[in-house]
Amino acid sequence: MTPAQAHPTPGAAGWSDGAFTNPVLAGLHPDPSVCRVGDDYYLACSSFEYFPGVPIFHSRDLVHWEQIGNVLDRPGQLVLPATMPSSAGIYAPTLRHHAGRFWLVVTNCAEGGGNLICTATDPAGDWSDPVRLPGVAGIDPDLAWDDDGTCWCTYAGIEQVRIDPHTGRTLGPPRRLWSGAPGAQAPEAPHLYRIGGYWYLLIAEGGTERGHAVSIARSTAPDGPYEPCPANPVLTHRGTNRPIQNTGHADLVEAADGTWWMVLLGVRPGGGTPGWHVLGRETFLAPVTWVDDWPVVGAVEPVMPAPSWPARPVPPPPVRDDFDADGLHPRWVSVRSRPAGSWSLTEQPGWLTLRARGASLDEPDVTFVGRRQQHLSCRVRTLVDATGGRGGLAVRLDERHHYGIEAGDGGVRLLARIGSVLSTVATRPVAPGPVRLRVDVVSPSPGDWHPAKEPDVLRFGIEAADGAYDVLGELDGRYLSTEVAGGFTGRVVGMYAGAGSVRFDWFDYVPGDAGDADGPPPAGAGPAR
Ligand code: 6LW
Repeated sequence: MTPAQAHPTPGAAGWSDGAFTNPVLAGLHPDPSVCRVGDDYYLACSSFEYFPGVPIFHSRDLVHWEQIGNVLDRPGQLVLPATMPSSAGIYAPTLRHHAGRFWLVVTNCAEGGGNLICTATDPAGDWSDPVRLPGVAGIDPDLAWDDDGTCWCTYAGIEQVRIDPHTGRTLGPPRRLWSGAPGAQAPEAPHLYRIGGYWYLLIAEGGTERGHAVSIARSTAPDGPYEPCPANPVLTHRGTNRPIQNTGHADLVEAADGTWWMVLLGVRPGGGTPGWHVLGRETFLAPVTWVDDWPVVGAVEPVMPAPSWPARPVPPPPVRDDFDADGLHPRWVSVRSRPAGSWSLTEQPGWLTLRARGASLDEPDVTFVGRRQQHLSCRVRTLVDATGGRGGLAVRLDERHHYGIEAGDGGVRLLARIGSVLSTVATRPVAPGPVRLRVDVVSPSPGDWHPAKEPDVLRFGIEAADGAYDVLGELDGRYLSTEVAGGFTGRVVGMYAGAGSVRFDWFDYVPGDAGDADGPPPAGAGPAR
């Protein structure tokens, strides 16, 4: 049996029969940066307008990742003002372990932000307050240390400056190191490594869309001069019909057994032409070999040969949150901020209470608690009591692209915002009290293709206690894709309050659905109450 036959379920991260499935971190997890300490790997990603910022993951096999926290999880560490557009905010961290500490350097693209460094001894947190780098004038910062303790900060351009990472001061003027291939746009995402006798400068170029690529250069000194690899780009999927596109923005890691691996971002476009990706840019894994002291990376596929060490799976994320814990799991994110007073797990114990600020999902300060959509198909439900206001279940791309089914004022409404058009798709009167709202995201079967075919459909409705599903409307998923909305993010699905206070008893997210490659939801995954 070939690996492809053994793994007919791309998207469901896993590992068996000598192969693993990509992506290893599905959904909105771009710009991955990875480091290893002993047998443990840690990985961080961009988070844009979402709070808390910079999700951080742990793995013992590079394939199975568990979120252990967020680097920027205190309001004092991260200010994302309401004036900040979606897809601004937190971009492209670099995560390194040096001198007994974890170091994370990242750009906050919000006004008044800039580049910052946080440190921690335990990557699960607490992370320090940020140290600002006012002299580093570019996105995508990287940190690398020389043997004599010199710290090099290299950033998009590609430029480099020596810094004191403890104070954030620059030590000398910035210098241009390399611009990638002549004429290629956006040399960015640099990472600098000392490997054997060389310093290697890994970059992304060509833009983060279909032209995205990874290139590399080397030098005997960290500040150059750099010699480009004759085989550049060492990775690109541009112009191919591979299922994974936009491959780029990579980081390298040496495993404990001496093998080398690359984490990178990519997308999985669906539907007809031009192909719409709806989950954002995701994190993929690929093996790296070395030939003549240059790295060689093959194509990045949904199914890849597994590492030679044993799989170390992590507990699958729970399907359901009953809001019985003292706090919210780190996977829950809010839009720009989550101020005290806008949410509570104690006001009605066992329920998440959300109190409205912005009046709707169109507002930058909407009270929203959601999680990344991580599967091409999934079923999401929540039990909402909107007696004290108005709110419900939303699938969000940004303020101008979202679908929501909301309860309140004696009814349930399905609302669709696509650009400047807001439409009430359907309404139903409902009896006062809790109501179960549901959305099924359904991706078409592979044979069901035509040039303008949508990437998926979203079916919103009300679920009765016996499971009967009253569908209010079925909406085309392309309008909640990056190709339509623009920007750097992907879908987030969650709960929101548009008026007053709205309570949520539970929320469940079941990967897959009838007809989906991810398989049907497990039996008994439905709520008992
Ligand atoms: C990030 C840049 C990029 O700063 O997209 O794909 C930007 N690469 O390196 C935002 O994620």
